[in-house]
Amino acid sequence: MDASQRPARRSWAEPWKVKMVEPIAMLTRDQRERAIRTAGYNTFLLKSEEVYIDLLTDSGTSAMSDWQWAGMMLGDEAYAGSKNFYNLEAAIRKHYGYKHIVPTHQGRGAEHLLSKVTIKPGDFIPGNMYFTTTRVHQELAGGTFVDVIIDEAHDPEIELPFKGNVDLDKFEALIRKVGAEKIPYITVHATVNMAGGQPVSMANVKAVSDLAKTHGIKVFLDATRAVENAYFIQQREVGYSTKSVAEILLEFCSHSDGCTMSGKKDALVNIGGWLAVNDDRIFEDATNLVVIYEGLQTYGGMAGRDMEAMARGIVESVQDDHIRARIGQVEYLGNKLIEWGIPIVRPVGGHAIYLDAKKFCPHLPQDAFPAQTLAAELYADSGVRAMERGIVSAGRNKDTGDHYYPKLELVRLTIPRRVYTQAHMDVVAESVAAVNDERAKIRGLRMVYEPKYLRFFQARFEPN
Ligand code: PM9
Repeated sequence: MDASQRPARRSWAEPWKVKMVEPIAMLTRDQRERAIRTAGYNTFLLKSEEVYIDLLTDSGTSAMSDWQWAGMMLGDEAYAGSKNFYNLEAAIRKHYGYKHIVPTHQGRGAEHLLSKVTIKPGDFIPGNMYFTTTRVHQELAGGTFVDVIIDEAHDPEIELPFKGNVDLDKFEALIRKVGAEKIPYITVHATVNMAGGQPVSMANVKAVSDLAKTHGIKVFLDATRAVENAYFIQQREVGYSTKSVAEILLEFCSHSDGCTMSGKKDALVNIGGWLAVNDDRIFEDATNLVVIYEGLQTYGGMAGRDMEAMARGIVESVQDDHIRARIGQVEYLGNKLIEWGIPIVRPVGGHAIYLDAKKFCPHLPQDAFPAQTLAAELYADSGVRAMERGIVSAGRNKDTGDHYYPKLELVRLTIPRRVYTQAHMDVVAESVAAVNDERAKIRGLRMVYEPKYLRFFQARFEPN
């Protein structure tokens, strides 16, 4: 083959090599069918040993580096004032730029504190699409979530570079309708998990911040995947192609008053989170509450070694070569499925591929739980574990008790960081294609057990 026949583009590979492996094995088809039946057709209820390739979530499932593991040995497990907390605080201040840090056991701990400290009964909290744990804490504090994401985010097929953007008109209309005094803050998720991992542009977060400021409303980021968001800005937004992901992240956060963070995603650790705020009063109130719900203000439910691993994970997470390979792997899987005509949310987002279950199974009504069914079928086909992100995740309206019927009925194939190879992605793609070939036979499910909160974690189903 001469040079002219080779692809012009040079390949890239992950900026790491494997030092330790964890064996995995595939059960037989019979065993998998039994396992998913026993799990009530809910992939959350499978045992991990029953799973071959685990794409349930990218939360707490990353592989840590040797530098992070070395940091684990430097855990200072003092009850108060652990040196690892100060390392974590320094890493967050340097890379996210906020003044005060309150450590928490994971992201929902931070959401709980923020909601309790800032929301009064009767308040409204706008946000660019709901997230399950975020909304439940807002509701438990007496607030009502209002979706102010752009309309296009609810359509799996529309291709926009920043499909996670806040619709400023919707935000302004809410301010006019309920009054700014009833809106303690707006949540900006970056990227937007429930929309398919779609990013928010720098221009948009700045405009949100400007509008919020004129009304005395605070802006809180959900910074769980803000590094991935920063990468998309570098790739897609005019004026950012020569800036590093670290510089972009810092600028992005500068348009907010603080953030909640699940360190289990971008920050490359198995457990941990934090609330960051610039406001001294919110910090004081949250510091007061953290000792009730999480732990002392210098550990918040984390061991010293976990804080050290997260401090180091943050440093690694903002490296351009890391994030390029991380999102590159997601794109690899997405592009393969697009090539094969499989319906997925477009464009491919940051942390996952989302199968469009309404397109996959147009013969199923939404209350036959098409995405839940598809996730169970995928597991039965190959032992690949995915997660429902549709009507089950959306839950019920807290006032009427009816199911929410979200426009997006999705199965999320979530890619853990630094864990699986390109060959695993090929196996996943082939299994999705095999299930797609047989989709006309899929019959749907009925829910036979429904917990009150965050039902997707524990609900049980039976086949129709
Ligand atoms: N996300 C996920 O798999 C964990 C389980 S599903 C609730 O995507 C955002 C954008 C998240 C998130 C968790 C949390 C909560 C907040 N915001 O799981 O409590 O994606 O650390 O974080 C999951 P924790």
